[in-house]
Amino acid sequence: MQRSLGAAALLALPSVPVVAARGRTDEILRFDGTSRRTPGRLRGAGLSGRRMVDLTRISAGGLVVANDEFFIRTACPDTLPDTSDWTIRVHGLVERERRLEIAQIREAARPMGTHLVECSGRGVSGLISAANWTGVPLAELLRDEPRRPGATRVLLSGFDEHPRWNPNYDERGCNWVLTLEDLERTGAFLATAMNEKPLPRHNGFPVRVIVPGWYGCTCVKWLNEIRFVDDSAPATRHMRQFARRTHQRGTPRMARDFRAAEIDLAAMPVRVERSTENGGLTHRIVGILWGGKAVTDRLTIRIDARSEAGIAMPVEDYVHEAHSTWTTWSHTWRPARTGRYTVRLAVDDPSVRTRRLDRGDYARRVMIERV
Ligand SMILES: Nc1nc2c(c(=O)[nH]1)N[C@H]1C(S)=C(S)[C@@H](COP(=O)(O)O)O[C@H]1N2
Ligand SMILES: [Mo]
Repeated sequence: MQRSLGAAALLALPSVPVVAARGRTDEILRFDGTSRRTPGRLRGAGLSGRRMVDLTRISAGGLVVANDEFFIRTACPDTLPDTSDWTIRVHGLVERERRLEIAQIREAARPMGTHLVECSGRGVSGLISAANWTGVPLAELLRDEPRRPGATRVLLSGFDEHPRWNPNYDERGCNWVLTLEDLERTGAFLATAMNEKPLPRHNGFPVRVIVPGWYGCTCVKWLNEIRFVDDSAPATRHMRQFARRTHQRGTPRMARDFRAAEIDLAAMPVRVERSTENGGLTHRIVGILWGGKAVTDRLTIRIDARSEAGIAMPVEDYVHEAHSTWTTWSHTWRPARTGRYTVRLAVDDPSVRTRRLDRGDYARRVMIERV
C-alpha cells in the first residue's frame, strides 16, 4: 500500500503527471486554486515579496520545511540596518530602559521544538510552514524586568521601514500586544535559528518572535522593540487590520479586548494521488492537519459531488501526535463518476473548536476526469 509519496518527496516530486516505472501511471491531481501563483519561489520584493509553499508536494517526510522553502509573507525591507550589533529596545513601563543585545539572546538560545506558522490570511495558498526553532522564551527574558505598576502586557514590534509602499494596498508594520500571562502560557520565544541554521533574512534575521499556536501576524520579524504597557494600551493598527482574520469580535479599540490569536484545529486536502492497481484506478486523497490545543483521532472527511452531498466518514490513515506542528493524512476514494467534487474535513468532537473548518475556509474542489 502506498502511504504517501515517500521521504525525500518535498523537493524531489516532479510536476504532474508522473509516469512511474513498471508501466504503472501515477498521477497527481491538484485542487483548484493551487497553481495560480508559482509556489516555492520568492516573488516580488519588500512588502509584496511572497513565497508560497507548494502544498501539493507536502509529504510525511517534508513536514519540517527547509529554510529556502519556508513561506515568506513579507520580504526583508531593503532598508534593514546593519544587523551585526542589533539590539532590542526594552522600554515603556520599566524602571530603566535598556537594550537587549543580539549576542545575549544567541548565548541563551536553545532548541524550542517544532512549531508551525500559518498566515491568518491565506493558508490555502501555501502561506503555512513548520520548522525546528532555536531561541529563548520571552517569559524567561522578561520575568525579572524591574517594571512600574500596571505593566501587564508587552507590545512587540519589528523593523518595517519599506522605502516603497502603497497605503491603499500594503499592510506595513507588524506588532502585537500580549499579556505577560500569554507569554507564559504559549511559550512565546525569540527565535534566532531555524532548522539549526541562522534565520534566513526574509524570515526575520537576526531575531523574530514565534508564538506557538497563534497566527503568523503575531510572530514579529526583525524584532527591535519590547514595550511594557498597561491595560489601557490601544490596539495597534496592525492588530486592528488582523482583527477579523484572528476571529475577534468586531475591531476592538483596546489591546485588552483582543482574544488570543489561536489557530483552531484545521485540515485540508492538498492533492489526489491516482494510480492503477490490478487494472482499476485508485484515488487517494492526501491532506494536512494542524492547529488546535490537543491531538484528535476524530477527523472526518466529506466529499460532495455537484448534485449529491456525501456523508462524513472517519479519515482512514493518519496519526496525530503533536498539535504544535502539522501532520499528513490520507484517505482512499472511489469516485462513482467524473466531475467536480468538493472535499471538506471536520472534527467529530463538539469539545474541539474548529471555527475555520465550520466556515468552510479549507473546503477545496478537485476535477475528476477519469474513474
Ligand atoms: N516585521 C514584520 N514581521 C512580520 C510581518 C511583517 O510584515 N513585518 N508579517 C507577519 C505575518 S502576517 C506573518 S504570517 C508572518 C510570516 O512569517 P514568515 O514570512 O517568516 O513566514 O510574519 C509576521 N511577522
Ligand atoms: Mo500573516
